[in-house]
Amino acid sequence: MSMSNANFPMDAEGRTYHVGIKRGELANRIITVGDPARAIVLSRSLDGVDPNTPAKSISSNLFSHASHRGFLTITGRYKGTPVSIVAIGMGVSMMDFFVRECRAVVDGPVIMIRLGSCGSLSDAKVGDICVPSSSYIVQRNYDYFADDNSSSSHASPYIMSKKFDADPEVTATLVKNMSAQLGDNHVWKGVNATADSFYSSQGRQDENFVDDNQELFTELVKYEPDTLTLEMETFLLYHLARTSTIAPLKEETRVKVAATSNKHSIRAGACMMVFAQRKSNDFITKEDIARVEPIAGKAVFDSLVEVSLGEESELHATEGS
Ligand code: R1P
Ligand code: URA
Repeated sequence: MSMSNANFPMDAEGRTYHVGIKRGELANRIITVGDPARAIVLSRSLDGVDPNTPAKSISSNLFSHASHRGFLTITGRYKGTPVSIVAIGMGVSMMDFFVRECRAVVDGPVIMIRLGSCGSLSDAKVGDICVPSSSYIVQRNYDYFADDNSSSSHASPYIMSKKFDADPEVTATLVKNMSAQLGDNHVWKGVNATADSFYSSQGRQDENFVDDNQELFTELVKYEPDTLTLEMETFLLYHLARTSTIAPLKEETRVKVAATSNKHSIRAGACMMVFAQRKSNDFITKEDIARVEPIAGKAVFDSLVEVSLGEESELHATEGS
């Protein structure tokens, strides 16, 4: 694969370097998940899927593209509206690739909703759904663990950022549609904490490493009493949506618009299925995942197509939709 433009590499066909998609292959209403198997489960809800498709396969009448870096994109229609599903793997770097590269190949406003899994710090039980209206990030303070840890930057083992908000209409629509699918008592609102590790910065105890995280849950709840969930991507989605410009703009105006306007080209929301109950130590069963994933997926698709993008300029999949 030969790429050009070191600033934003693309191949000769116009495919992005990591997600591997090009203009025309992605809708401007996107659901993003971590696990490619979840993307395939969700693709079953798209219009016109061949019912004879084997369980772990993508219906041949949908567009799909698997990239060499592990991203899987599926595009079709839901209730007649073009939508895409993009599986990105795990962590904030993968979210960064996803948001920037998808933004680059779609014209006009974009809506991105994450359907992930999480740990619950609240009373939300395994199989419940959490819809965070904002997120902060918890990062391991590497300096704290340095041999020379004498300066003030070493004071605390974990650092919490400021919060960034989801799009309020997207969040409200997700809560409404999740409640319709699962019932009010299985849907939780609050704040998400994205961590830079599944282990240390999510308060898991690991005798093979010095993590100094025994007090982390107490510190998170003290920092933000509405902390509901811990996972690994949502903060970056909200942060990038809030810093997205009504692009493309020249450098000098881009800075001003992002800082002073609440007009952004990306509207973002997220919801997570509770896989780990961190207070009771329960972990979800595979039967519960199989029950919740498709229902939660429908609620996300319903929300994706319900929210108006204002100036509509939907791109359509070139194949199969
Ligand atoms: C960790 O097991 C992964 O699960 C969660 C976390 O954010 C992390 O990516 O999300 P997904 O279920 O979307 O992968
Ligand atoms: N994903 C996470 O990041 N943490 C959990 O505890 C469960 C899923």
